[in-house]
Amino acid sequence: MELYVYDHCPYCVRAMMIFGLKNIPVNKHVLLNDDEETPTRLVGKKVVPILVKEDGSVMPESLDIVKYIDTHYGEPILQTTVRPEIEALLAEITSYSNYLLMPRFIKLDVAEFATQRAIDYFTQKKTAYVGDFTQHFNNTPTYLARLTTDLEKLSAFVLGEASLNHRLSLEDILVFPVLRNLTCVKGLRFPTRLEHYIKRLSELSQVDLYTSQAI
Ligand SMILES: N[C@@H](CCC(=O)N[C@@H](CS)C(=O)NCC(=O)O)C(=O)O
Repeated sequence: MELYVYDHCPYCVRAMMIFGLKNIPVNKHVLLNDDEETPTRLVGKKVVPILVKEDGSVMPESLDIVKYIDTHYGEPILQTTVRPEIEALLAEITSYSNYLLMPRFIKLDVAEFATQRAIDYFTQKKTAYVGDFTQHFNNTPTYLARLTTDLEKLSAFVLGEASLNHRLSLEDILVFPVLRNLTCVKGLRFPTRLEHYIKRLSELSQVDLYTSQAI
């Protein structure tokens, strides 16, 4: 199978996680961010993740990919319950996390931003959507204060070692990608429980953190 992704894309991380957690081999292709041709040829629009299945058919939509892999390859490992409190906290965090993340993504050593053209493409497209990157970067302390409070709240919901609930569930597929991306923010301190969770799930899902290149 072939999986087309951007490394920084939280939806792509969802898909990468299920392959890593179940140890299912997949050829991962990280597209340049300005490559419109490849995804459009595969699914008719510029979007990732895209899975090309063993029979050659294509599947976009991260949660469809997660569900397909979990139910078609070995015993399912994910419970499907998502606590409404988790959903609400995640919605709150993602309402501003892009202000911290987008200005940093373009500075990371990730394959989708290997060229200046790809960086410029992303910057132009996303600035129109979230506002000026430099201004957001300079507002880091304000966003961090808000995030610290929200992460404390989230940490109180962690019940397992490498799972938010007692067992791996869809909650982890939704929450881990957001937390993993936030490891690129220098100066962010995760509550201890949450930090263990992120590290352990990174190992199990074989998705690297950005901690060593935090900005
Ligand atoms: N609902 C889709 C959303 C996927 C999505 O929004 N992907 C973004 C990357 S994070 C994308 O491809 N955006 C187009 C672009 O960056 O030009 C899913 O869950 O897979």
